[in-house]
Amino acid sequence: MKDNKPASTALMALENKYGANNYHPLPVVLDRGEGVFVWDVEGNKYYDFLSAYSAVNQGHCHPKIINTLVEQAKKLTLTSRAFYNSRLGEFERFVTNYFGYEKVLPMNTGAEAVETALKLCRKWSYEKKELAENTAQIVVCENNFHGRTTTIVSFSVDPDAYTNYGPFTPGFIVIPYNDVVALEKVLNENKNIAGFLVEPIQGEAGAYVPDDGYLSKCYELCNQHNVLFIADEVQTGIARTGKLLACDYENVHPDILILGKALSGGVYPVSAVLSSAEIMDVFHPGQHGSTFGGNPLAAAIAISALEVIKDEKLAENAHALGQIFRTEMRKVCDNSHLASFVRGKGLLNALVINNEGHKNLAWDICLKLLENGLLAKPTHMNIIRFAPPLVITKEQLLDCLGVISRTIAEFES
Ligand code: IF1
Repeated sequence: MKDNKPASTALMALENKYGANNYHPLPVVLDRGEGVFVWDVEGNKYYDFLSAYSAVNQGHCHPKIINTLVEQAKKLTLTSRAFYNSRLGEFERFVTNYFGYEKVLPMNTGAEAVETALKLCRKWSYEKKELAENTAQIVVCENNFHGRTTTIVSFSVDPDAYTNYGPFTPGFIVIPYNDVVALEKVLNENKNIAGFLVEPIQGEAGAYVPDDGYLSKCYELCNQHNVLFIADEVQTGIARTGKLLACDYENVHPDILILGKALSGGVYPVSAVLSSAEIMDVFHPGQHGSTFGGNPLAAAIAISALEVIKDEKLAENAHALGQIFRTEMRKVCDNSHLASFVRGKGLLNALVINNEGHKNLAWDICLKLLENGLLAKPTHMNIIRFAPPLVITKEQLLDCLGVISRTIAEFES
């Protein structure tokens, strides 16, 4: 690893000088990506164990997806939905068949798709469930992360996410995650519940996997109470957890499915909300939309990105390699006072660090991992997320496990 990094230093200074200070990046300036690897501006090579927060499941700059982007970009990129376009209908048929839904509403970012799902759920509750206007409540979970719009942070419990962004959007009830009884109670006590919004695995909370059966029991309760089960699979979807969707582990078919991130393989912002015709048909012309939503470039890219997932059996790879990762990391934890435990599903995993006496230990471990050629980032002070692109091979994973265990060993006093 080259020590002096003049180009990186200059470029970090530019971001610090001219950019808003809304992130605290690791001190590395990435310049190129290919598959599981990224290179900094000095040409140092790293394994990427963040995957842009699970947006590059297919690997950086996947040739098939890039080729689709280039070819479509030469032809037509954006028309607005004032007109039909030659790629959108194909994408809508492809993605609805791919996930088993009747209708899709295409958007751009994950947060926009979550907002779309919230509006859809509320509108359905007034027009189909016949709740009194402006009374709909949507149940959400503690430690959720669904994006950063003002409405979404209105139901966050993370002060960093909501402080000084008020006044907040009403109409949300927060219950503990992974607690079926809490959901049952709120459904029995409130007759104006429109929906239940949940991450099948809480990503930002540090790959918090709920108990087996949690999703299916919540889904059953929602069905019993005519409440829409809304799954935010922006981070857990598209094969990340070892199945196409994390909900697939429990055969749960969400009433509303939210996708984003790897829906484009990380080459373009593409998100989507999928549902039944009965639910989606509450939207009529002029009642929702977005300038870029459903553009032909996004449509073409998303088809290729989803084809890669199946063609390269990335869910199966994530499932198999995730088991190896957790097995080997549990051995590291057994022999460490710093690495407490690992949790996750597929290749969405997190290591919980014992940072007593060394508050910033997770950050310092990530700095040392960077020096040792592997990029990972902490979440919530003492949790390190490990989420490589799903194209990683067993040999590469074993190589990375060696880097991780040797790096942690450097901190064992
Ligand atoms: C950041 C992490 C954070 C998401 C789920 C919706 C969205 C996200 C389950 C919104 C986005 C990103 C946002 C990014 C860091 C990353 C993230 F959970 F992945 F680690 F923040 F918590 N639902 N997650 O995870 O999608 O609008 O960003 O496209 O904001 O720093 P988006």
